[in-house]
Amino acid sequence: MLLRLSALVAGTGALVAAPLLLAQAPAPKKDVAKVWTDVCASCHGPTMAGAQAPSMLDDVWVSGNGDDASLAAAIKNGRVATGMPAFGGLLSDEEIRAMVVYIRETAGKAKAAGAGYAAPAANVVVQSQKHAFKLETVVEGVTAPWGLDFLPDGRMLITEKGGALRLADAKGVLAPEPVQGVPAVWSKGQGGLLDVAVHPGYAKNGWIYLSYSDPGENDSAMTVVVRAKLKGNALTDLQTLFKAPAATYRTGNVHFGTRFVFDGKGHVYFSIGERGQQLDAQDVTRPNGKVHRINEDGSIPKDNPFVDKADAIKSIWSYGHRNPQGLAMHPTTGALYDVEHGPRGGDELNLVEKGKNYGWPVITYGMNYNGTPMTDKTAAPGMEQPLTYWVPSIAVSSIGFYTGTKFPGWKGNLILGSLAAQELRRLEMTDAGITQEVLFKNVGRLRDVVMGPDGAIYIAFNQPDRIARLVPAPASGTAAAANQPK
Ligand code: HEC
Ligand SMILES: [Ca+2]
Repeated sequence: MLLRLSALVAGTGALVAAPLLLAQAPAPKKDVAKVWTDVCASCHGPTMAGAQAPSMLDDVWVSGNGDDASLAAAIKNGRVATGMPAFGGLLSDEEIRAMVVYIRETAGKAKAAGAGYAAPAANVVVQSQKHAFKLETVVEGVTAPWGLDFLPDGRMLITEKGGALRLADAKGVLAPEPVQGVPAVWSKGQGGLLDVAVHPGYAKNGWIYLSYSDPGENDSAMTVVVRAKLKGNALTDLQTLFKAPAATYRTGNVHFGTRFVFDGKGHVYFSIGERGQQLDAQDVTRPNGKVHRINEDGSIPKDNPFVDKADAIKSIWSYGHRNPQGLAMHPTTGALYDVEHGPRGGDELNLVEKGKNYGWPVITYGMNYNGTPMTDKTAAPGMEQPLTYWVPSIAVSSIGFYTGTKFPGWKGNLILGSLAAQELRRLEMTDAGITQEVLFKNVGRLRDVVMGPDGAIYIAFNQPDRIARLVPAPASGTAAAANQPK
């Protein structure tokens, strides 16, 4: 819940700081939930379930094909002949856009509440579309685990947000003492010790990569990347690979990102959230709201997109990101994907490409946390569209491509974890589009999702805190879950 509350503060604060948005709409923006109650509920019902006017929850639409533009047009121009008044005089285009988001959000929540997704207790067999599986607890005794990776001998490295790096043996038994030599982290709100990644060539070079919120002056902080080697129970040979200039650090305790991806060609990618400073995401002289790319030793690749731009942060690979906490590279095409938290509504999956602008905060499919509009713009020239987006937000946290052999039907699928919605989803991406299956729901917040060396899917859960893994189970007639594609 910390995420929601602090993001509310950041969202409204940054709106006031954005003169562009203010200039467009000098009148105070309306809370569309209140407009619904005051104006729309009398005909469509207080819960949107319909009264003398139709329901918004049943996926049956009379205007156009029921897409966002058709709904917006119905609200703006009305359908006067059939009893829907025109609201273009009462509501601005931005407010109408927020109303459409609010309708989608309410319908999405109603659908989720009514659906019978599996909430598997430990070791209960779930029959999903393609495989039966069960969820086994592997490591207990961790506190707010954030990142997870494997050493070649099967041991697990686990970051705890509070600042400790923990080691567990291949059976999941946690070493009582945290690993020594981890840098001091700024552990507040969403900040702390973040991701851990074992270099794919660890057996030869011994490098372990860590990211964390680094304390700056006057209670500011920014995401930093280091690498080190593990000797016994301590980190040695610590090297700082990415540290932005002190003047770019930001106060506030939201949106640090981050995940690591190695491309196997000598580069490492990582993401940093916009730190609650929305417009920074569009500014390449700032490190926040970006995906970065460095050489594995921290030097800047010569073919990075902004190396020749004066004042730019040279490690920037792409910009206009809000808070990307999931990053993954396709195992055969090498394409890079991120998932990022939207505001209220508008979580995104993006194909991340060199030098491109992913639009935040100029375009978004979400609205402000208080129900007021961010903007009516969901697209703009020179800005990339997400591959898909989620309204309501599910709070997308981590992604990985399934490459193991334990679940052959899932090979090449994108596995996605979420915090607020507490879901594990499986996405099939084809030329025809993206289909999604909710594999399970409601057994804790999924912070990190990692493909284990044994072909199982490992998940770092918060609340309750633990590491668990998804393993195949013989299909059984019992406890079949009504999992539905979305
Ligand atoms: C006086 C009653 C009334 C009020 C007030 C009203 N609506 Fe409607 N609305 C209707 C009726 C009736 C329809 C169905 C029109 C049709 O069948 O062509 C409708 C249709 C719609 C549609 C199109 C639905 C579809 O199936 O395509 C949307 C969207 C909508 N209303 C939103 C709103 C919003 C938002 C408000 C408040 C700002 C609102 N309505 C207020 C009566 C009302
Ligand atoms: Ca975007």
